[in-house]
Amino acid sequence: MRCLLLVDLQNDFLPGGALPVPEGDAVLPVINRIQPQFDLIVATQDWHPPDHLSFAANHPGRRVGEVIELDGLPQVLWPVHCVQFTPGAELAPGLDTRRIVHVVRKGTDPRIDSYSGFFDNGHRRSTGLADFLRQQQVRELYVAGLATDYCVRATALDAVQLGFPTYLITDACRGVNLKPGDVDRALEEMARAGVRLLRSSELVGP
Ligand code: VGL
Ligand code: ZN
Repeated sequence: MRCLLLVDLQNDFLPGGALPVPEGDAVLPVINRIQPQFDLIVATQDWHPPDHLSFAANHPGRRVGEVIELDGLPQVLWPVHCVQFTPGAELAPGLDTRRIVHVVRKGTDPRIDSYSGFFDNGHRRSTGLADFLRQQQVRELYVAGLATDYCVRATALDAVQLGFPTYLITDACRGVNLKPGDVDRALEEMARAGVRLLRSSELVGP
């Protein structure tokens, strides 16, 4: 099975959302176009309770973008985003969801963030995604979505580490670039770890 894993294509990460990724909406037509090339399509959904400790608002006196220590891990403080059962947490209306067979909800524990679709940021708990993919006999995993320098990066790094031959479709991803160069550094890091980078035109033609 060749699987397309769609990371956090949610309203809050699109322009106009609570944590907008620049040009985040540009990935939607690309992703819709490549979907027919895959046997299996799975998605992740950032799914925070309102008291999630990645939200700057839950740390009086702290600001968005600051880094704190949370349970022994560095944690970037974000605007309130992707709160469970709110419109911002819904998958983007421009995404063709008809072939998504499984959605992994992550970031539900208020005390720890979960950028990766596989594990929380401390690698303490699994989401069950790896077991699901193995059950489905996934042999190749293609990753796309938002944001390149956070959830896409963490998901792709875990995927190679778990032994899935992993591909990143670069034009089907966009990043935050909180610091200039973050996206490029994330791409280099993924490539160094064994993630193969490709463009969507290599899957479907230009
Ligand atoms: C993400 C920051 C906070 C992401 C999620 O989807 O990359 N980034 N929560
Ligand atoms: Zn989040």
